[in-house]
Amino acid sequence: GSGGSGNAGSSGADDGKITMGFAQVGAESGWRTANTKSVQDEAAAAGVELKFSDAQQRQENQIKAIRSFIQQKVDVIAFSPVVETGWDTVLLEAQRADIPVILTDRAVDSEDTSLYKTFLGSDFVEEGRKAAEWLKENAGDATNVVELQGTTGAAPAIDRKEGFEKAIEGTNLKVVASQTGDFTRSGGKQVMEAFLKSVPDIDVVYAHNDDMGLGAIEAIKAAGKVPGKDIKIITVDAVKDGMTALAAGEINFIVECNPLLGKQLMELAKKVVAGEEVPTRVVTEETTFTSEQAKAALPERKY
Ligand code: GZL
Repeated sequence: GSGGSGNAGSSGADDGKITMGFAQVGAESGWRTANTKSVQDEAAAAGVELKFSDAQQRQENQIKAIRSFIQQKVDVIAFSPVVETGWDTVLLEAQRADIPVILTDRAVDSEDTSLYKTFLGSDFVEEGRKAAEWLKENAGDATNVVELQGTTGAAPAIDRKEGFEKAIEGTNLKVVASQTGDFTRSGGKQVMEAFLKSVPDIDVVYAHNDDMGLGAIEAIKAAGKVPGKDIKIITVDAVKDGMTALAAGEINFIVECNPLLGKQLMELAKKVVAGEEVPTRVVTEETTFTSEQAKAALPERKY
């Protein structure tokens, strides 16, 4: 094992097996459940003992879980911060306990970047930009966009909004309404029902994830309109249910956000526990899908 090397007091178990505490956001979307499965499967494959907690999208539960991992003296802590702010105190406690921290999926806004060893996840601003680029090419005479935002304060919600809005500057496209649907199908449906009542002439829905887009489809159909035709829909994630709606033409374009971070996470964790240098930022590989591309890709999609 790596006994004696690396950080004192957390040099990894004697048998070389390391223990990871993972504080997950929750189980709010298809993306999240695919991400959880990837972390759990790859921990097993890598021989990493995983202590897993589901915070039901509540920051105080994630903080409690991290404190519990510190008490249990795990070798490494990994988590996906549900929101960007409010992490410095608990991350300092981990640092004082000499337990390295890895951010996965979402980022924190801490000024002190020594509080974590690396951030493994997508570039959400780029995802927002990709969504807007497709719309600019394919919008026709569409102008009015309604936006279903992810969880308030979450890095993907902040950045997907920023990337999209920057990219539509100077065009006829305008976000005429924007509200959080909390990354859930029911949230997307409820907000879209409200938009359909209060916002005249909606041309496009930009949903920060597939689940909210699928909820919007239900609301659009209930209002007697045809999703993908009367109202264009662009989403982010590319989970199976989203790709199925895309192949059927009810969604028009999906920007992929890859949830399969488990393998890279375990590799990074082993290096970090062994005291080896790791890059401070690892950006996830991902692509985009039109309806035709979704039809072709669906058979071999893993999630
Ligand atoms: C993005 C991830 C987001 C997904 C949503 O990396 O944090 O959270 O886009 C999930 O589906 O709920």
